Amino acid sequence: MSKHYRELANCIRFLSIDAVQKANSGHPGMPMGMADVATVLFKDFLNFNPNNPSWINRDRFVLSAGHGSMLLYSLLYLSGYKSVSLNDIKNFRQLDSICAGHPEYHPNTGIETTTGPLGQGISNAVGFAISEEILKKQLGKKIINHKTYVLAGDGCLMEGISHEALSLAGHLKLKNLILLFDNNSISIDGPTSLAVSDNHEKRFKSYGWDFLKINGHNYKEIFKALKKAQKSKKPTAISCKTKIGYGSPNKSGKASSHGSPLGEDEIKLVRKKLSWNYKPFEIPSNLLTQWRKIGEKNLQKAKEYEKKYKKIFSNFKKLNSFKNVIEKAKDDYSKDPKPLATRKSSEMFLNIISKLPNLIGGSADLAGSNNTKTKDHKIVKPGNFSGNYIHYGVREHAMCGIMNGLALHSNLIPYGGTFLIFSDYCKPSIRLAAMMKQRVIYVFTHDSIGLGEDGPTHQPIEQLTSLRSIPNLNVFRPSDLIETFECWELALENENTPSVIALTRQGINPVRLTNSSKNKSSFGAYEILRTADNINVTIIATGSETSLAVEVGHKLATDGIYSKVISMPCHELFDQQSEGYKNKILAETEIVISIEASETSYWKKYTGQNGLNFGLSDFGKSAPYKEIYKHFGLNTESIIKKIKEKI
Ligand SMILES: Cc1ncc(C[n+]2csc(CCOP(=O)(O)OP(=O)(O)O)c2C)c(N)n1
Ligand SMILES: [Mg+2]
Repeated sequence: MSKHYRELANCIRFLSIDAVQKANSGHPGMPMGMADVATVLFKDFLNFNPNNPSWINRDRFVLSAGHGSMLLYSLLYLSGYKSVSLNDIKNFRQLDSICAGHPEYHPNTGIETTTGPLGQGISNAVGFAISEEILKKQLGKKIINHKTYVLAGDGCLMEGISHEALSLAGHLKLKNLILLFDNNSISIDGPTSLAVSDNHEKRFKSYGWDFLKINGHNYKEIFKALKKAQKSKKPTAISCKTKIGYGSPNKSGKASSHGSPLGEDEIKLVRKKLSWNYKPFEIPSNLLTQWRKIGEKNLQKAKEYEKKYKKIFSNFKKLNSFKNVIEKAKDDYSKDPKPLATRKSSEMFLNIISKLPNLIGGSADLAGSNNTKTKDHKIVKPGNFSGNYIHYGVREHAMCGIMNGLALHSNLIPYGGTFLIFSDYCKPSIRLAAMMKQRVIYVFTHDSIGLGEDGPTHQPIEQLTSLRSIPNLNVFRPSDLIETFECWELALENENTPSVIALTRQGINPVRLTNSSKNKSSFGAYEILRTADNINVTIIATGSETSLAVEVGHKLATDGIYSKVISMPCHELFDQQSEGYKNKILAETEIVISIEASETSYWKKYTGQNGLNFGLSDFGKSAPYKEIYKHFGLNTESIIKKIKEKI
């Protein structure tokens, strides 16, 4: 048995060694070390179908230790995925090769998620496992019933996000989640003993996981452990003691095999040691045939499945079916508009759509503050996944990584809440959602100094600027109920773009006093007030500052200074409008002014050097919010005074 497996595993080893050598960059150590475990997994356990990588009931394989990307590419090529050819492997790390430095998610390729930032893959895998449980409950276990495997190294487990994600996975009893720990005790700087002395077994067990220890080069042990994990009632970690760079006479077991080519001379020695008498990139046909057979093992099962269950999602209600209720709520509000916090408006929207079956809500222990949980929500509980709301606990980073997994798995739409200030704890996962073009919705409340007394530690200043600088992320900051509803609709409709919805804690005055069936927020910015046909000032504002801008506009008019006020709930959507539209908004007056209770640098592109930017360039203050606004000159009198000085 062993020889056979060893030869299959050596195919992975040599493709990885050769690709890294040819690219003159990359990480050979991990694929060499984990080739044996991966071979048993793919051969004997993983249910997958290279002919249809999107088979919904496939087992998911997540390479959290993304630097070992050649392991994944080798597996995909060997088992027959069309997405990765031998030529792609020869072009490892070259422009436009699917075999990028770190795995980059592409739909329908076998690359299930983008990894590389260590620990992220673990949280994605937890998201996959939660999706599996939720959909199994919704659709039945004949349709969904699969495992999620995640391969994580020492580095992934050192990262804080691993603690958050593993802890929640244990709590929820995600029994179909299996973590393969590449326990080689080496990372970049050398032995892990330089920096860590965790007792992994105690750590996992305290989370509520099963923990198995094996020699990661012993096929029987690997097989037995994977077999055992299939039946566990808890998530299972399999600690695979491996040698990084296995097979390299001079570099195995050493950090030197982690992240650089082994070198021609050493590669010759590895070939000799592992009796691999083939040229670079050559896979002998008998071994390729065997690998391809592994790729075909689920063919029949997957085919039958496709036939029977093709339309499994067709009866999921679409957002359209909620449109009338959404319009009615906006109409009702516009008949009698009252000051309201936008977080409250968001809750009202969620009240309407909480029954959308693929919408999965949650918050990082701030449900009552983020207004993310409605009366109709049912909680996802340990071992019971009939709910549609996840209490993520105080785990912002994992929440966002898990939401990426929920979005990637199939058709769930995750949204999760925290305070805007703590978007910094979410940032690495938000960035990946944007890169992977996933519809993940972040409900970030308490979006400015307007939160008041909690003070500068809780008052976001630079967060909007930083979020706006992420490509393919829509940052919405609605000004009242109607805009909040519109922004939510846009967030749900944008299938390939994640959205931040920044919402106020404090009540704010409405600015849209009549409802329109046209979604004005979809333009990113639009005129909300004009005090004369001929104007000399353009004032742009977002969120809680739009009603302030309207007040400024009216007061200026009484002094003979005429203006228009632009509500700009989304910079990114505005930037996508035609030049004509953008000029209509921005180029009418010489003086363009922005008002937003936030750091102002992102506004300069609209206001130019000649404009005025009302905002903050320092941390906030702890006080009742109206006093803070006054303190920072964000009130009608101060703003008017400065505008007059300018004109
Ligand atoms: C968040 C993050 N920090 C740092 C890195 C850089 N980095 C890549 S691999 C690595 C060491 C990983 O060690 P381990 O997981 O043990 O991998 P092995 O050396 O065993 O392959 C580091 C620090 C990264 N990719 N992501
Ligand atoms: Mg390691």
